[in-house]
Amino acid sequence: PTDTSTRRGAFIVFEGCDRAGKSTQAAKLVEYLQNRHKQPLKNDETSIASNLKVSETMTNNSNDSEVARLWKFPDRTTLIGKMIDAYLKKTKDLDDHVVHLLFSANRWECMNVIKNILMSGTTLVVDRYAYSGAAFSAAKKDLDINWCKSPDIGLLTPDIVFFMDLEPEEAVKRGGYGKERYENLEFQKKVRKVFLDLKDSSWKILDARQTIPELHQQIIETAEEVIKKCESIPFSENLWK
Ligand code: NYM
Ligand code: MG
Repeated sequence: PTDTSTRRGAFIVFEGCDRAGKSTQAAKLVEYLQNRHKQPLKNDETSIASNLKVSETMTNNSNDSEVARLWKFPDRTTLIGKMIDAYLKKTKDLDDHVVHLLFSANRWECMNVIKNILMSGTTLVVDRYAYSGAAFSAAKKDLDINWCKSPDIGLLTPDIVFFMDLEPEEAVKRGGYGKERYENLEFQKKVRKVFLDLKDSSWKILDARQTIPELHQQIIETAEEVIKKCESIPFSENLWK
């Protein structure tokens, strides 16, 4: 049996266009993983108690016994993240190249923390990553896909990417887009095209038209396999190398 002290967590990424259901599924996966090793529930009270525990651990940065943790890119809390946030909310205009590099820098500035979380044995579930970076920028007219990928070369390689695939025409029916930059049908159609060209061996494409429980079931089955498999293999910093 593997020495538990050397087991690392898995690096699980969710990708897709806006309104595909990534955030919902990422949160549900984290919740599932956190509850997985708990004692079987006896009654509703224990269930409530364990749910409270979940929200406590999610906000506790230094709990190294955490089973799983949720992360999100862009991380709007950092200095770089605040510039990205202002750009997305359209209170600030930035050159396309500049904002692209900021999104990438926002990932690089988190890499050490992320590596430490994984090495402590915690599985990290990440809502968007470098694939979003390349897809949203390359969907713009003048940015070349290889140029878009280059600043993210060498980032931590995901153990799996769940690509939640939904036609933007379907996505827009889900209560419409928000007011942020990029949230319009024509642009999202271009983004989806670029995304599908970025597919690699780490991807599992999910039909995001399915119900939330149907998708969750497929995700947990694959995630369990991936978590088991990568316990014994080190993570690599080889993205797009
Ligand atoms: N986005 C996200 C990018 O353009 N580049 C990136 O590198 C990342 C991570 O930001 N429409 C875009 C995709 C989204 C927007 O993300 C904000 P979210 O998940 O809607 O908060
Ligand atoms: Mg959004």
